[in-house]
Amino acid sequence: MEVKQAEFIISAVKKNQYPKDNFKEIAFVGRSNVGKSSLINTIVNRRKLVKVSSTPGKTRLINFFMINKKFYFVDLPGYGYAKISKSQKDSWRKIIETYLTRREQLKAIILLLDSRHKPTSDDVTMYNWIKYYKYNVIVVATKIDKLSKNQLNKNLKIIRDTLDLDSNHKILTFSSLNKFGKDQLLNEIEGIIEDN
Ligand SMILES: Nc1nc2c(ncn2[C@@H]2O[C@H](COP(=O)(O)OP(=O)(O)OP(=O)(O)O)[C@@H](O)[C@H]2O)c(=O)[nH]1
Ligand SMILES: [Mg+2]
Repeated sequence: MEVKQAEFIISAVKKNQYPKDNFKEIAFVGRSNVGKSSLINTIVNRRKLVKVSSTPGKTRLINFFMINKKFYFVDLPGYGYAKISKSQKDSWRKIIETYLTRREQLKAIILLLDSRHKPTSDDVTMYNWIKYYKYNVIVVATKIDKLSKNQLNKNLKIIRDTLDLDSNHKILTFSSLNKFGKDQLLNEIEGIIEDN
């Protein structure tokens, strides 16, 4: 699949602000700073469709992007950013949970994990939550340009063990810096859109 068109549609917090047409949705989740917005920009061939910043916790809303006039990419606020108040954290959790709970048109969740680090307890909670709701999940290890091949393989094993992934469950690898993994991820997304 190639992304020929990508357009920002709306930022939402509450359910009644989500798009009301019934296009399929693919959501991106992961902890703050893992590279969600950069990944989306990379796979849609746009440098600035989604705001990227060196300040973690930038994305505070649910952002909907229409892709090829056919389906939505949904960029969710990152979790696990330490330097925010408890009430802020609670409000973010609510925003994410409201969206992820029984969202009929949501066909897959792309869970991003930083390839350099062992998944956090928030990552594990998120993965288990996705499985509990029986969503399709694509696990993507980000920022692989920062690791040697050797280190990457070691870390992929740690990720696999920490999430307790099935042995047949792939972990895709990705770099927004050099676009590694872009085609494979788009193919996975296309397969899910077509099958669901
Ligand atoms: N080296 C490298 N840096 C990356 C990569 N992807 C993202 N970054 C950097 O990591 C930082 C965070 O990237 P974002 O894409 O904003 O992360 P995010 O997950 O959207 O963060 P929040 O919106 O806060 O949840 C930025 O400084 C990016 O330039 C990558 O593949 N390689
Ligand atoms: Mg972001």
